[in-house]
Amino acid sequence: WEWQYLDLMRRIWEHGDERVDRTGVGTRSLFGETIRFDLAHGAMPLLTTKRVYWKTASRELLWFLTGETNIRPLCAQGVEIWTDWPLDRYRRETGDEIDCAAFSRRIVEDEAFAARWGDLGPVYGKQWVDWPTYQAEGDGLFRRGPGINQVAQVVDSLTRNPGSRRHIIEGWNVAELDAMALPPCHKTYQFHVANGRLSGMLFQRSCDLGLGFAFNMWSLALLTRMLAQQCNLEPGEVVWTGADVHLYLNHAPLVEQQLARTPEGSATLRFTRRPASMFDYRIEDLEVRGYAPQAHIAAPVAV
Ligand code: THF
Repeated sequence: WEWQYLDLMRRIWEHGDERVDRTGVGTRSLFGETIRFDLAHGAMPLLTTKRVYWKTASRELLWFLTGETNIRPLCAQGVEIWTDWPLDRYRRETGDEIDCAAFSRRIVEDEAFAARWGDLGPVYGKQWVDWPTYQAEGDGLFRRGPGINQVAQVVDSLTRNPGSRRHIIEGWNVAELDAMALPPCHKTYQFHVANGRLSGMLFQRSCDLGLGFAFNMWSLALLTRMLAQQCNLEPGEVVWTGADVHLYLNHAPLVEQQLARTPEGSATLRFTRRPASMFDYRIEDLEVRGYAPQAHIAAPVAV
């Protein structure tokens, strides 16, 4: 499967449309791409042509499932993949040139500081497990209703009505986009049951192929595996679709190094227990075997 990724990387680098993007870094981009992976026998889509920090990606997914939108629990676990956005805002609004490590430490140690500066707004976690609702009052005013837990609803629908075409988790809450530090990239997940196997599909509106993709693909597969375990289904396929799929121009060294490598080996995932619900998984429940990747390739993240 990894050749699908490397081929896409090469095609974008050679034929992608070049533009100055929102971040100012510049990208080359292709529109509308698909990558498929079969989850049978515990297999997981982990790139082998560079080390992917699957525990970091898993901690991010588990954090989404708690409904949390503050980076504090991530920073407390040494996960800094979301720190750049709050840090950027803090620097702009205060003029304080604090570095990432010091900012992260302050987020962990100072609860009030974290509350003031660490929140990303109503991003994935909020929309996934507590999508806001509104109830009309008699006088024409609206009151907040109970939030919708889309993840719990999908477990329910997969269990009661596996043949449904509505097993969807949506992050793109149009009314709340302005309040988010970043509108969702991996915005729509849909699940499908056939012959007792659960497949998962992701529609990603915007994909940083050099950096984010490896995380997004892992998380899609992990979420699908967790749902399968909870719903007593076998894992099926994962189908990743990207709309604007791009390479940042400052990822040239990564692209060059990674395209010179050849995929080798494959990884599997086993759960060490069956947690009581989708919201009870811990990092210790994940056991990855057979992962012997080539060296990590560092690349800067565009904010
Ligand atoms: N913005 C951009 N420009 N790229 C992204 O991939 C991205 N995301 C999330 C939101 N905005 C994005 C944030 N997720 C890394 C991984 C995932 C991220 C952000 C950054 C990253 O830097 N990964 C490094 C090492 C990580 C580490 O040291 O732990 C890597 O090499 O994988 C995509 O959803």
